Amino acid sequence: MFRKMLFGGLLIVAGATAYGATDYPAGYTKCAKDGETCSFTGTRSVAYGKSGSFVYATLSGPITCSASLFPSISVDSPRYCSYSSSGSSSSSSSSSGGGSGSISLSASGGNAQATLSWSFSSGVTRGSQEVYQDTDSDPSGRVRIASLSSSSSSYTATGLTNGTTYWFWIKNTASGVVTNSNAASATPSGGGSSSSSGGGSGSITGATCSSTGSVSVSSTIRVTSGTYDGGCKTYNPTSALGDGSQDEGQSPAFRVENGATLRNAILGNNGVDGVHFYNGGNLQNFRWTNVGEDAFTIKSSGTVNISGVSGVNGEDKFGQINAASTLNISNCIVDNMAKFIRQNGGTTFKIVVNADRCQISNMGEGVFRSDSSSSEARLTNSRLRNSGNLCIGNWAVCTGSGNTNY
Ligand code: ADA
Ligand code: CA
Ligand code: CA
Repeated sequence: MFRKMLFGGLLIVAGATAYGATDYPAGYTKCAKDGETCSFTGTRSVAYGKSGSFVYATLSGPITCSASLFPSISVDSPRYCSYSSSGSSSSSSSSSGGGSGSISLSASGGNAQATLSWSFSSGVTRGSQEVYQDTDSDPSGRVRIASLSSSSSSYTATGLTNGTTYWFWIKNTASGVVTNSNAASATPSGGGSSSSSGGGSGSITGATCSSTGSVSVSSTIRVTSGTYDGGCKTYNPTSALGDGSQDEGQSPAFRVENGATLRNAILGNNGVDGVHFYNGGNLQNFRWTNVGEDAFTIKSSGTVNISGVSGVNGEDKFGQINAASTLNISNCIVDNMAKFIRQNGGTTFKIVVNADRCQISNMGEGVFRSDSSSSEARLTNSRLRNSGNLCIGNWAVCTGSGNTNY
């Protein structure tokens, strides 16, 4: 009995040391360890770490103490959160101490999307900005959906489910100082689902950018992670990439890899070899002014999601698929070329193409062409005019439903 009591007493002493003064900086008030709620009011510098090693962020309380709110730190878990006295940037000895200031984020729901806008108070230096999304207000488990330049103040999150509430954060990092915004929520809701309606013209917009300026492209722009937002600029390839003719071997203007996203851009009059995808990727709100050798090519396996695109005046095909892959393409307007989607001639791997809400007109040959008896293509809720044959060559599945001629 006596031994047990003594042992218990020692454990308490050890516990007090682990959560002792070295787990929070001088002047900071300890509030939580990982996963716990740290309650404070207003916007403060919050320290995160243990045993004398800390990183800092400027946060609005209350928060859940979580690594996702801070710069990375390489000390063992659990780490501890502590906060400074309200408002001021005062003391905080460490050069990476959070300054004062805050980011005010608001979000509003649209149809399958949410529009975010934010502003910085005077105490925050604009740096790299990241947009995070989650389906609850707890930042742990949130997912980064975009990396933006320091001048950004708005973003549209797309591909959301109507009726589901989403939470968003902006994380600004300048010279190692992180400032997180408040969590802002939005619930997207749909303006009339199309179901059987056959793609009424209102539901097909194609690309929506008006050009905000131009950029010369003399080597392929690689988008290897996160989101590349073209800001609705027109990207003009130089002759270093090709001339937009039917010559093979031209370079693409953009190369999207490993699930990254390219959005809000216009490819200028020299269409070269368009956009190449490696290992899956996303393309949103993109216009081809004058399709070159082709508009896009799936170069290696993965899932490619393309939405809100317009392309005109190609010689041959719009989309070229050179590897076993899935293509989901929706809300597109494609006019005046030979075919909409082409699986590389003579290949027998399986591709799956789901095309929805596309307006396809003036195809010299047709919509889908493949030589593979294992491939599948579906066209739904679309508008067709002078679009040739829906299915050319071999397919395991090639169907259309809910499509109209206009
Ligand atoms: C043509 C050509 C292929 C390939 C393809 C493409 O189909 O025959 O070899 O270059 O174009 O990817 O554009
Ligand atoms: Ca080609
Ligand atoms: Ca090509």
